[in-house]
Amino acid sequence: MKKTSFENSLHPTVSIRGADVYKGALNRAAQEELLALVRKIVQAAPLYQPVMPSGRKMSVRMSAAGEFGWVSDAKGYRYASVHPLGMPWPAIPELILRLWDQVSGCSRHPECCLINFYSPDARMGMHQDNDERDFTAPVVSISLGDDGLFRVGNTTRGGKTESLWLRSGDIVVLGGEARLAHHGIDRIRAGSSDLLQNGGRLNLTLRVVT
Ligand code: MD3
Ligand code: FE
Repeated sequence: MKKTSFENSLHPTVSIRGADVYKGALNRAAQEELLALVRKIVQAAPLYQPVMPSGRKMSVRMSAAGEFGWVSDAKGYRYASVHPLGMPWPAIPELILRLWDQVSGCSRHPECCLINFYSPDARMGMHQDNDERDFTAPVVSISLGDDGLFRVGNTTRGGKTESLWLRSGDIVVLGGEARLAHHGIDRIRAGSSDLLQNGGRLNLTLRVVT
């Protein structure tokens, strides 16, 4: 395996609503290595377009690795141990578990590596990540490809929000206060990265589920 390293020392460079952002944490080689791992995962467990319980399709396409994937269909959303097409989720690659170990400060390993793919017109509305059992475990987010405008609010709905562009190679650790903050992705800056051949943004979120 190619040697992957953090570009910067492991200190959060920005804090937004209690979430620690490591800007430019991953160098280009590390981003390419992660991208290759994501490609392998989606070859085995293809990206699909989740349907919300409302019947509306999400604009983000998703897959996952790990014991569980977060899925949504007409019956609702939940963690599931198989892909909607029936195949098991691939294992979370070692490299990704190592990154988790370096930033999470958590002794448990993630059970889900959710893969979100945003085409330039995709977005994710404001929501909370609250389908997990243990909110003391953080969520770790890794951004690859085009910039995404991330917005974070409060643990309750409404109120003031703050925005931040997440770029390829950025890592966000949301623990403590931030773990239950409402958040979303407002827009993608098309063409801002040449990591993905055909553009778009990938986000990996690592979660402890049980
Ligand atoms: C919450 N994904 O999959 S990264 C999701 O970029 C999701 O695809 C977004 O929200 C994405 O559920 C956001 C996860 C994240 C990162 C930082 C946060 C959630 C956060 C900071 C504060 C609160
Ligand atoms: Fe989320």
